[in-house]
Amino acid sequence: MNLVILGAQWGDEGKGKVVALLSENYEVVVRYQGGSNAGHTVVINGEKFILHLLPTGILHPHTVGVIAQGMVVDLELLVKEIKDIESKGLRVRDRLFISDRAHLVFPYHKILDSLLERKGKIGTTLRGIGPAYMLKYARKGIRVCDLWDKDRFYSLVKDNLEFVEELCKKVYCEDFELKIEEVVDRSLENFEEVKDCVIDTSQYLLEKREGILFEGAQGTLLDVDIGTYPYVTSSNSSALGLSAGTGLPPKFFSNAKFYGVSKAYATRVGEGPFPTELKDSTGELLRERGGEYGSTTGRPRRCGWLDLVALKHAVRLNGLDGIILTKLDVLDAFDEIKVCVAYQLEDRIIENFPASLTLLEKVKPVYKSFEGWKESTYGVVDRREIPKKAWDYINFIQEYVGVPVVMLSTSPEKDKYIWLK
Ligand code: 2SA
Ligand code: MG
Repeated sequence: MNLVILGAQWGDEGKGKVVALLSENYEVVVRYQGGSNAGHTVVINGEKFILHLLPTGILHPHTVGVIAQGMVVDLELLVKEIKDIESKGLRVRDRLFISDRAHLVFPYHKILDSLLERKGKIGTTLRGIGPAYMLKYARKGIRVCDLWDKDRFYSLVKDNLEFVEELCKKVYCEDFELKIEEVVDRSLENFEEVKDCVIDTSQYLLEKREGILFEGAQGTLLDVDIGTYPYVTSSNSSALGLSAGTGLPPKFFSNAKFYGVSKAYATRVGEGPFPTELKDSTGELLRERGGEYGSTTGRPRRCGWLDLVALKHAVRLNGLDGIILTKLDVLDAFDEIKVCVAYQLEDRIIENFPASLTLLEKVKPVYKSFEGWKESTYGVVDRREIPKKAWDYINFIQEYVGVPVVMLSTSPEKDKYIWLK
């Protein structure tokens, strides 16, 4: 059976650890959207790995990693990431496939990312992700397969540079200096390092059929179609992105299991609505106890109580079969723990996650309160050691969202978890 692991919140739910753990039982691990904006931190035998482009599951020497067509790939970073892991003694290139249809990210996408941010802040990771998808959909994107034909590649980059230069000068009144040779030569050098990995990955996955784990990046509420638009990433980071991102027919996923990863509270990096955000000492305590700083950019994450209205939205639209709940131990120190069970909008109570930013910015969370358990659950691996009051909290979550909490993760260490199925 195939497995899909998705972020059920705004990213950083702890998918990295979960995937690192579960991929042990799979032959193939696939990333299918986003790019180096993702940051999955995994601790294996005390050694910390931060992966941005490679699927996390590649850290198991027996797995095959796939960078599928829906991703936008910064070759410079990819080669660096591969070499970094290989320098730690783990071969990557003989078990990595890169889609020939994936789009490429170049330095000018990052320049555009910064300019766009100056004119309307989303709080992006500045990795060029939005502009890479922007040019993809404007049919100006450059794909991995274009690197096979050097002349064609040169003329595509030239065309992109002229377009971006004009945009920067006319729209942003900014000088733009980037030598075409720098971009082309560097890309070709990097391509040399990975060209043996390039194949039609959708064909490969179709033939493989089973034993595949699909690894989502970011989270459902950052999905360009069902997230808090426009404060989202530029890809479909929910289950909606699976088919287009992998190049597999929707039917392919009909027997797959879908699990969503959620923290026991909520965080978000960047701008945008966050109804349960706590801007007080409680939020600060969550940040400190949870170590809530972005792994790609080091930015402090905004913190708040778990939002079940948002989580239920994620459960329904991803068709989740279960929730993997992480970082329960961060709540160990609190006297009182709250969860949002509805939104109050003036004199109305709503339980659906609104599309409109105007509404999302106005809603006030309606909370249910739980007494804290005030006992350590850190690193617990036996369900009998989870305090009764923590069970009350977990049970409430699963009843509210309508699917079971199938697993608890109790520390960043890979072997600290409890299966509840
Ligand atoms: P972008 O760069 O165009 O994708 O940014 C658009 C929005 O998406 C958010 N975003 C993320 N949110 C959480 N985690 C992400 N990855 C890194 C991590 C973040 C980091 O895993 O820690 O290190 O700061 C991620 N990637 C994109 C982003 O904050 C914008 O709100
Ligand atoms: Mg992350």
